[in-house]
Amino acid sequence: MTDGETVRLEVDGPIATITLHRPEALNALTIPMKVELRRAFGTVARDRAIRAVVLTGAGRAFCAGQDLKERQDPAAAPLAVELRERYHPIIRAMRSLDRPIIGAINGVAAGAGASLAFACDLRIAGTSASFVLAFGRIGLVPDSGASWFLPRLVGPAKAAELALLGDTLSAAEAERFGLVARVVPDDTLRAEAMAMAVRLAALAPGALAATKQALERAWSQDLDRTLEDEAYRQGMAGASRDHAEGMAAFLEKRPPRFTGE
Ligand code: LHQ
Repeated sequence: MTDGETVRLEVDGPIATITLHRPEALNALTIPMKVELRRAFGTVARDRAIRAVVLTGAGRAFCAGQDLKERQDPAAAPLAVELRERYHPIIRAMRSLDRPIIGAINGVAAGAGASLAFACDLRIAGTSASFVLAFGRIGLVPDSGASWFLPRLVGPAKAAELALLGDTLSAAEAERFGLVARVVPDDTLRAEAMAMAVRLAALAPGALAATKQALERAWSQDLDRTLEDEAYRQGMAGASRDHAEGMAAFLEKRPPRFTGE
């Protein structure tokens, strides 16, 4: 376990749990917290034994976005600089991580906190979770990838409604729009997220990494290019030991043991 002041990283076998840890401020993001979060994803990226990641918040919120009190400092960096230097590296680290990230959304995810939730590969929500694009309420615009992720996740019409009006999306609505895989009672959220991580950790790591990449790339490509990419990736996956193991396990009617080779 790496105990940052504001971000905790626990590794349990093949599963890493990253917890945003400023519950007194609903895990609003300060500069040290963004530095620690980026570092936590870097640590995970280097540890090849980790096969799945859970991202969650301590206390009653997932993340209330940028710490607005910190922005009162007259010496605070301009917003565009803050985004380029501190937020974008986190979002890029999440999207380029070659292991799946499950967002265990335990309460409100607001502003850049919602963007963090959107940047996960899968989301499970506790009953008390909600999503709010709070940017407009303070005269700002969606950032940290929100305007890229949200239309892809819920469709353009709902994304426009949420982004322009800033309405709060409840956990139940989020499930209806497919933003979260499912909603579970708050007190079982961690266990449910861990169970999903355990399932992912048992799958072939190379195939999972390629699938994550394929799903993302396909959004900005035409069908022909995507068909070609699929053929390439399948060629690579088909040549792996894990594919041979998967086939053998199927034929021998036993669970596979994937090693990542
Ligand atoms: C907070 C915060 C917070 C500090 C709750 N900051 N303390 C912006 C600028 C720069 C660069 C890049 O990107 C961005 C993007 C953004 O993220 S903009 C959006 C920033 N976030 C917001 O505007 C959300 C602000 N918070 C809220 O609207 C409410 O707190 C929500 C709806 C999240 C929760 O409401 P409640 O459940 O009623 O809780 P609360 O408001 O009572 O908050 C509890 C405490 O947390 C309270 O502390 P206090 O000491 O006063 O009791 C809040 O001040 C603190 N807190 N969010 N973002």
